[in-house]
Amino acid sequence: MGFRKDFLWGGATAANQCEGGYQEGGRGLANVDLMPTGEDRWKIATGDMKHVKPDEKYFYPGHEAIDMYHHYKEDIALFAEMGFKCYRFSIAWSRVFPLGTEEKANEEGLKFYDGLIDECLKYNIKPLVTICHFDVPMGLVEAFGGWKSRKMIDAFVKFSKVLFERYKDKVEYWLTFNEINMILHAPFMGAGLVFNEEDNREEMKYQAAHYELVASARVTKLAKEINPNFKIGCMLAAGNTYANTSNPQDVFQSLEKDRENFFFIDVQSRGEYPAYALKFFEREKIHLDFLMEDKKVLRENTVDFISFSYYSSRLTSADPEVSKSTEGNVFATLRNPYLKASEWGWQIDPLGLRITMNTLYDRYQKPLFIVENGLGAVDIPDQNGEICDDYRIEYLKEHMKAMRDAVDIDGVELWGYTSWGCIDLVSASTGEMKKRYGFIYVDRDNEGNGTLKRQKKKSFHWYKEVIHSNGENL
Ligand code: BGP
Repeated sequence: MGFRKDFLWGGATAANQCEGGYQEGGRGLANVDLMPTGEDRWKIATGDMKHVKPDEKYFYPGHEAIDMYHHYKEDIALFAEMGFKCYRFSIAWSRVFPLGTEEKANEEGLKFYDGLIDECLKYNIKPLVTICHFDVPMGLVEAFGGWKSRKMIDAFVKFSKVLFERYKDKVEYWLTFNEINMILHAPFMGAGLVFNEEDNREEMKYQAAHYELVASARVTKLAKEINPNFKIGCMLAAGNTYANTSNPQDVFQSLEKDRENFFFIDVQSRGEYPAYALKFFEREKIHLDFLMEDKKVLRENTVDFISFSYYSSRLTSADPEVSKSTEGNVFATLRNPYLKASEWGWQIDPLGLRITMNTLYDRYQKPLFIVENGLGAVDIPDQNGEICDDYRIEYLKEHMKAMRDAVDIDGVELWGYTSWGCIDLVSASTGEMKKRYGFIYVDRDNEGNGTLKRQKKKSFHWYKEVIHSNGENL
């Protein structure tokens, strides 16, 4: 009973949120470098406002982040001390292809990842690589308009090929796109899309999604040709949507809301567009550039496992009056009276994780991997300079219990769990340092002040024991 013996406990980060060194080693600019903190961030992330090249008007904490670019050895040693079996990180596309359009990869960028991967292997930590975590080199945004263009598929295949060939004996687990459904909610952040007034936004978003889906299938094929033992996963920003009441109208709406997200995994896991999506395109007059060969590549190259992030569940109502109180900038939701929320309004629902796991496992019957989960909070050192983050321990403990129930009681097959932001890093939705997730505190603030010193929080010692007992001692 309990978690499998080889359960992959660990943590997760993304290049643009922790590395810093955004202009070092020949790295090119990416969409994710152009979203400042403050009010403009989300307008730029959604493609409603034109991004600008970095200048004095804005301060971007992400440009220096926690400088993992220079601290990775120290950071991985701390992960090893916690007993990590696995570390999920992403490879910055514009470190490897600074503009995205070059023929030859940037050796200096790759050297950084050689070092990072070797450091993991030194401690027997398995790397779980996200090939694309929201970033698109600006050279590709300028040349093609980001994922609006079919040309992006070849650019992504070229990038992935370099990684697969170079790390074929070192990395076994790969994710193609982080939170692929984010393209619908934050199209510039997720896919480099910028809209003009006359654009048919829905059509453009689904077209970009289609190109990403085809790209994902093409690299899945390539991966298996390079090393048949590679395990390739998709990655969904998950979280079930509840109906506000037992009114069938509300229940039906919750089904439809969930389908907006499941659509992506339906294609990546089952190999074809679901009927409800085709009907939706027909109704909304969405016409996609969809070739016969796309159909074939999607059908023949489905993923090996389903990975997802889970932070909270969502709540929806079909009643327009009730819906007026919907909130949230990433996933719209009503307040659920049965749940508490984080400081950022993300509702805390451990049982929702078990529900989500069951839904995904029933739907796809493939192994699951939880690759993001955690509590974003403001951590304040106490009078002794310690960070006693009992609130984080509480959040994680309850979610892990729910995850254990899904495994033990419901029989869900789960390969691993990588907690989000295992070391403090820059938040994706706010662009700030203030919202922290880590077991390791980093002395850095929103204005870029601080020594960058790493410090173990109370949760560090707690997680070490969780891993040591393989989830028995929660
Ligand atoms: C997911 C992203 C991550 C991460 C996380 C937490 O959507 O994949 O990049 O940041 O959410 O979100 P935030 O940083 O906004 O708190």
